[in-house]
Amino acid sequence: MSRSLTRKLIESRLRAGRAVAGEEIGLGVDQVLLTDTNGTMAFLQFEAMGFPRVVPGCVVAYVDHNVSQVDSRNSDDHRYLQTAARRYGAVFSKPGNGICHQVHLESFAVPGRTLLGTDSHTPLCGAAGMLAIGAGGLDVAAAMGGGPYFLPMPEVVRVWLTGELRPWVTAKDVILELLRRLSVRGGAGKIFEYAGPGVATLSLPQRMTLANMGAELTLTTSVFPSDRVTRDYFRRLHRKDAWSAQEADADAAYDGQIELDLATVEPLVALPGSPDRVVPVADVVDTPVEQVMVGSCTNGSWEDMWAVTEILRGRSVHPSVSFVLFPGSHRILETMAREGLLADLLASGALVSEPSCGACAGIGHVPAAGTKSLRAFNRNFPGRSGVKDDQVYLCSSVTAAASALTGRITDPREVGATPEPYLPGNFVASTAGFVAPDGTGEVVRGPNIKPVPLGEPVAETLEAPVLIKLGDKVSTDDISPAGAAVLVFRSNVPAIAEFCFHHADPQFVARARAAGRGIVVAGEHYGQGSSREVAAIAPMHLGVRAVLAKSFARIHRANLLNWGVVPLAFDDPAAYDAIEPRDRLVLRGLRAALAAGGRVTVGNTRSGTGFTASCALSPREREILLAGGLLAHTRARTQAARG
Ligand code: MIC
Ligand code: SF4
Repeated sequence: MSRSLTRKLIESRLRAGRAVAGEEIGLGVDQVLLTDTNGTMAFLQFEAMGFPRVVPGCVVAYVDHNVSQVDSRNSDDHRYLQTAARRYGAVFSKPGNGICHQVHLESFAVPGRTLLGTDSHTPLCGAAGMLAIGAGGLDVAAAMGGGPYFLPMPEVVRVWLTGELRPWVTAKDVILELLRRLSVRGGAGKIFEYAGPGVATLSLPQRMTLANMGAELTLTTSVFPSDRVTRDYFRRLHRKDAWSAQEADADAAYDGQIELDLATVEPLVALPGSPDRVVPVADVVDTPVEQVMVGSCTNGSWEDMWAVTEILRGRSVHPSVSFVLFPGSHRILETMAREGLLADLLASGALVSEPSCGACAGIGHVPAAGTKSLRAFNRNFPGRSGVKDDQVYLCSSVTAAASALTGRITDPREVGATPEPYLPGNFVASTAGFVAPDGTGEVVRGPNIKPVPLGEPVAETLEAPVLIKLGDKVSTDDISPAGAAVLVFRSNVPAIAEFCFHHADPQFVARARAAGRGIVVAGEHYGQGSSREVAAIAPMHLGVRAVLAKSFARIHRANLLNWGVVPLAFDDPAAYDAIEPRDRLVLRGLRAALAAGGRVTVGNTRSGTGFTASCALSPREREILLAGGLLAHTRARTQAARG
């Protein structure tokens, strides 16, 4: 049978299940990437599971989020990560070496292989013909121990690209166009495989932008063929030997198709609040902006930095604008220095930051209250920039640069001739930012490293209050906010739990503590956005035992299961309307119902009415959930084996 590239990649690593859409599959993992925000916890979990050494051939631990180490607790985490990496067999990427996704593509990506990462934007490496997926820490810890990664087999949708981008239109506008058409839920349960004559016209960094920001569509991942364009980039990276051709069969079958003529795309902007509130730049032109930024794992490429420099050269950033650039990697920054970009950028008044996530995760450059920020980043969920009621617009790097000059959102087509792309002959740079493991040394646990918590087995009956009733599209940023003050506690669950639902309801934590047990109620697409596992662990720590929602985002649902919190979907979404905050719900026979198939009857003690909700589980998920999550399950099995 003729196969899509995605199916070839999946079938080549299939360790459990059948590759039939919707059925659970287990995939062999060739490579793992860890970040400083989630990797510390993943390594603690890896240790708690008792693994002696990482099994996949390539495991890399990156310090890329909390790079400025504004607090010694960040440095505590980093020291733990570095010493654990050394001992257990992972490469360590130092602070300043770059954002994990960009660096991983440059230094470790191998077309045809699988990659699992503790970060939702891990799909970036799909740009180079890899199957790259983001997951929660426990799933990654299990994969580091040699286990497969389990997920529902996605539908494979072909994105058929024709035409060519017009001047001043970028890959960022293409992904914003897809978000405009499909919304942040449009990719749930799907993999996008890019194909068609338009693909060959896209550079590798443009493909990276598309694959990366597919996370905002909630895609499981995105896959590009590995072709001549990929080979040329690998040659410039001096990694020609790692390259191989990867492509779909000519008459491969797909579960669906989307068509897009690249020539019809225009510069777009996402309005504050959500990456899918997309409008043509013309709709927001002249909106005053006080802050403009280019970077993140979506727009930190050489190509972005080059285009911005071309626009700024010989001109000045507007006096009322703070303009910050975050190169995606040390390699890009070093190349910018060699190729003379830095002098021009600095002369124009731009601030060139160290290669890091930085402001994208709310770390530094927090906008002033009431001001507008225009960002060539990927997410603008409310409050993510670090200030309540923020107004963050998303755009391409060229729209950002054009606007930095005027102090208003500006259509880049007004700037003049489009910057000619230029690629340096090579991207060879220092490798001093990497530390290879040698299997020795002591793992250092500073005072900020707290023990990994354990979930509780699901109770026979759950009777608990509704602690909070939320609307649609609640992101993990809403559940456990980004920002330096919070991220510092990623290895300290009791401390980070204090920030749970901080922006939505500052009383949530006190209420949860007083209740002892609780239920969260939400609308569609609960837990969208990041892979941050703490958005499941912190509520669990505060007593949340079930989440009732109209639907769940994939990674967050898996995280809830991994921590013994029951993700229940309303059978009739109308039942959501009948629940009031503080209602007391009774899930009688919950455990037995989950064991029997997953349909649970929920009674409301205030109204005296009832409704049903379901938790569709694979046999593996059922065992894990009932045991109280993956760690509790592993522990119970180990104890049983010891007798
Ligand atoms: C994000 O962009 O939201 C993050 C910060 O990179 C997260 C990871 C985290 O919360 O640690 C993600 O995308 O998964
Ligand atoms: Fe870092 Fe932002 Fe990318 Fe998350 S989205 S990995 S915070 S750059």
